Formats: sequence, C-alpha cells, structure tokens
Amino acid sequence: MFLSSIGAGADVIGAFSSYSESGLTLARVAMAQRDLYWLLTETGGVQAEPAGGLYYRTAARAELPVTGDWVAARVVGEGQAIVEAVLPRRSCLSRRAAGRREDEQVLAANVDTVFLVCGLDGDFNPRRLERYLALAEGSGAQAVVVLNKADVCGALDERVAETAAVARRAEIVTASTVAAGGLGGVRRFVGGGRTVALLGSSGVGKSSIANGLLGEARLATNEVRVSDSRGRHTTVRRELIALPGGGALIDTPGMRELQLWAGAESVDAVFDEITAIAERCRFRDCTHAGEPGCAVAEAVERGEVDEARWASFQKLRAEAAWHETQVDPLAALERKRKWKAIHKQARAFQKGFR
Ligand SMILES: Nc1nc2c(ncn2[C@@H]2O[C@H](COP(=O)(O)OP(=O)(O)O)[C@@H](O)[C@H]2O)c(=O)[nH]1
Ligand SMILES: [Mg+2]
Ligand SMILES: [Zn+2]
Repeated sequence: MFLSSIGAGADVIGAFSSYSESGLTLARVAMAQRDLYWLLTETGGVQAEPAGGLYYRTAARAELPVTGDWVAARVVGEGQAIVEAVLPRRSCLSRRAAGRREDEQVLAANVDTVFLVCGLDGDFNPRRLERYLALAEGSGAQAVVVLNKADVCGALDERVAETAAVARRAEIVTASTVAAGGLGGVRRFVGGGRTVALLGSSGVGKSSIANGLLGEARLATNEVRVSDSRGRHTTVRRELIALPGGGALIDTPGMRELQLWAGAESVDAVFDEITAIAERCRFRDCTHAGEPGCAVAEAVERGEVDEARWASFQKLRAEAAWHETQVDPLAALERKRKWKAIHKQARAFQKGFR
C-alpha cells in the first residue's frame, strides 16, 4: 500500500470512509500552487483543481489544500482530478502571511517531525531559531534542530552547547551531507510512514539533506557549477516526496520573513527558563511588562536572565499578543478585563502599604 507507506494510518482511513462511499479517491497533496495541485494517489500522481464547493465550504484560505494534506478527490480523466474535501489535519505548520491583514499561511500539514535546519558554516542565529521554534511549538509536529555542515565546523561541541541554550527541550542533531554517515542522526526520525518537513534559511542544506535521504539528487541544490559558474534552480516550492524506504519528506524554500502565527503560550514554551521564573510573579497572567511583583523583571534586574533572550522574548511576546488581538478579539477583550482587575487589585495592594 503506497499511501500507507507515506502516512495514511487509521485516522486518515477513518476520516476518508464517508467519502469513499461516494466514489471519491484518497490522495495526498504533494504540491500546491495557487489553485493547482499535484496529488499522490494509490495508483500514481494526478493533477487537480479545487471543486467549486470547496471554496463555499471553507471559511478561510488556510483551510484550502496545502502540501501534506490528505484530500478526497474525484478522478475525472486520465491524470486529472477535482479536490472535493480536505481531511482534518493532524498538525499544521503556519506563519503569518505577508500583507497587512492578519492571515494564516499554512506551510505544510500532517507533519510528524519538523527539522529546523541551521548551517554551521555561516553565522549561527539564535534569534531566528527561537522564531522557528515558536512556529513549531503549537503546530502538533515535533521540532528537531538539525545543525548541518558539521564537516566545515571546527568547534562542533561549542556550537551544540550554544544551540542547546536556545533549543531547550527540542532535540539537536548534527548532520553533514558530504561526510560519510553524516545523515545518521537525522535518519532516526525518518521512515515508518512518518512525514518530515525541512524548514530553515536558504543555503543551509535542506535540499541536500532531502537528496541524501532519498539516495538520489532529485532536488535541485544551489550548487554553482564550476564549468559555467551558473547556479541551478534552487527550491522554489514546497514539495512532498515519498521516500524509497517508506515515509515522506517535505522540502521547502527558505523564508525571507518569518512572522509568527502563534499565541503567547507558544512563545512561553520556547523560553521555558523565563516561564519558570514567571511562576513566582504576583499575578498568574502577568505579562512581565511592568506589573507590580513581577519576578521576571526582578530576575532581569539582577542579571539572572540572558539579555538577548529577554529582548527576544519580549519581541516575540508582543508579536503574539498582537496576533491574539487580531485573530481572537473576544479573547483580547477578556484579557483587557483581566488587566483592569489586575490594576485595580494592584492599586488596592499598594494602598495597603501606605
Ligand atoms: N560543506 C557542506 N556543504 C553543504 C552541506 N549540505 C549542503 N551543502 C552545500 O550548501 C549549499 C546549499 O545547499 P542546499 O541544499 O541548496 O540548501 P537549501 O537552500 O537549504 O536547500 C550547496 O552548495 C550544498 O552543496 C554539508 O553538509 N556540508
Ligand atoms: Mg533548497
Ligand atoms: Zn511577570
């Protein structure tokens, strides 16, 4: 069974059963470009378009098919199909779409493990990694930090330690696509019907890792050929590929901008050393932005919190707070009421000391 080898488990089969009765075909989205999809079915690939009804039934653009989605499709001709429905997503990697409106852009769906790939050749950017970790946090996928290009790194242990201070609970593996056995660490997460997605800046080696796992140079990497010094086409779209030994991987282009589509809890989870201190704040829902009795502010004052981490935390918290007011105005209103109560309580408290 091809589809089960790329992750069609009991949950997918169960969700599809009602569509199966109406003669539809189960498929997985390998590529989605605007309103054109490339689907993988049990018997091969088909090109597909969305059914008109799919638009009427979806409340937001984010619910339309993306790479990794399981869909119910109507095969209408040789290699042609219409997507009638998107099955419930087990996980969802999202960012805020570029533009003025607060819109969700789903990068990939039904991902089990997301490799956050960093390159050890250039600057290690902990701030960028925090952003990626926050993206992964609420997604339902497990985040694994992949430090690639280990072959060119002279101080591997140091870089791993540096990364661990940021990655916190997320696993870290080192990798090299050129050294023998260099992909041993990442292979542990691949196969067995699982889906792995590769995220990270351009040039860190995502497509090279994908090729290494595939065992063939199927995806273009940004190598520059010496003969004519022309670069080959690099990754331009998100693509799901079935692995020969089972499982699937999703290669993605680098993202120039990664704005959060995440709430405060996701940010808190990424900064767990700060969250641990926050347990001692006077107010349970303290935002650490000047409330009385804020244990975090006191710890920062005493120099117990890494300054860069603290600045980053505040920045991402602010982004998440803005996101929450835009996406869930009711929740924002509720928080405002709480804040009012806090201020009132704080004033009463301070009065007590006078
Ligand atoms: N030294 C070294 N170079 C690598 C490694 N992985 C990828 N590269 C090189 O890094 C460049 C970018 O790789 P690519 O896979 O296109 O990166 P992507 O943009 O993340 O998909 C290419 O020139 C690769 O040959 C590695 O493990 N070690
Ligand atoms: Mg690439
Ligand atoms: Zn606080």
